[in-house]
Amino acid sequence: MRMKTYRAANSTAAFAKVKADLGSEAVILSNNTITENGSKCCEIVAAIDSMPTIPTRKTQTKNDVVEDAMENAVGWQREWSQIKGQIKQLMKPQIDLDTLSPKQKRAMEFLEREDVDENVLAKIFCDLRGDKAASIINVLDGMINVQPFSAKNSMKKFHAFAGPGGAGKTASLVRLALKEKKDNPKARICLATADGGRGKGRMVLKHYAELTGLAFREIITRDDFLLLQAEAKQFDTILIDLPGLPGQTTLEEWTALYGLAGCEDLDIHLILNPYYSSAQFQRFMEKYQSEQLASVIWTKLDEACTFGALLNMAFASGLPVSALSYGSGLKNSIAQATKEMIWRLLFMRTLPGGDIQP
Ligand SMILES: Nc1nc2c(ncn2[C@@H]2O[C@H](COP(=O)(O)OP(=O)(O)O)[C@@H](O)[C@H]2O)c(=O)[nH]1
Ligand SMILES: [Mg+2]
Repeated sequence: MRMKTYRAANSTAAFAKVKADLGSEAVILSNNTITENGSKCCEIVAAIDSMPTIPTRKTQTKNDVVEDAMENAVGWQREWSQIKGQIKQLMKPQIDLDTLSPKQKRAMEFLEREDVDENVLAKIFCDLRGDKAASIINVLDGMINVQPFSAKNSMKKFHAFAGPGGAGKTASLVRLALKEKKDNPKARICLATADGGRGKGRMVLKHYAELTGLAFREIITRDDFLLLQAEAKQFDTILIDLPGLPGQTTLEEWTALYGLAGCEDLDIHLILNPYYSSAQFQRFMEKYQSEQLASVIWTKLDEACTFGALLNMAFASGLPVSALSYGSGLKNSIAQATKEMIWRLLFMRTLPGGDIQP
């Protein structure tokens, strides 16, 4: 067994070093907060049975690289996309839009233009088939749920905001905290950041916490989260800003590393933009999969031109939508989600604030 020690500004960065160096087989032996040059940082001791074997590449020329990629690297992906293609070919003749009423057919064609996935369209088709009077809205109604974000009405005290870097985690956390404070001035809200490493998000959160008199805490390692749990009684709601997870790190690994995984009083909300590609959505579904995931918060709606992704994600994940963010400013830019807002986005490209997208 080989053991190695890794130090970094926080556990996220230290864990990324472990993964890059030892691979995903590595076992974490210890994960502690230490003080180095007067500031707190994280030290992880990790071990691996044997050295990972990094294949030696003989490829040299550009052509070799392309050949190699076609031949080996994405074998399973190629196989999967072939299977998907075959399923689609089998399904296609079954999806005969002319068997629907003209109104239903128009609605299906509309949804296709709005980037609703083929498998979602197939499900809608199956539900409509045989009932020309069936309304598409009734069918869609059963495919997407909303759970308006409200810390006050939530069963959970801790709410963590996860998602890709730049998706709008910090911005939506701050906006929801300010909204909560406005609606309920007596609420004891704590803003916590686990996104210390890269600077800006932490400063933004600290700034707004100071400005509005909210408590602020920093989570550098799991010890800090333990501390926060110990003092949780003094808060009604604790909103935690998570970092964009580096490379191979999954949300489940990250929450285990910081001790969030064991916290039953925690909901995680996934922050996404509607204009990611379907390959990215697929990857995010794998990376951010967690039993603690409670909702999706859609941001940057004002920068999107189609909204089929809301339906695709609801269908693929089963997660309700909790909030919709539609502007870069702090005011009037986030709304607790309602079904009506979603239908207006999808069918009229109208943002929750009333603006219409081109
Ligand atoms: N146009 C627009 N910009 C947004 C929205 N939400 C966040 N942003 C901006 O997107 C950028 C990244 O947001 P941030 O919250 O820092 O992302 P994070 O990395 O996920 O924390 C910032 O400049 C935000 O002001 C939104 O709904 N619309
Ligand atoms: Mg951030």
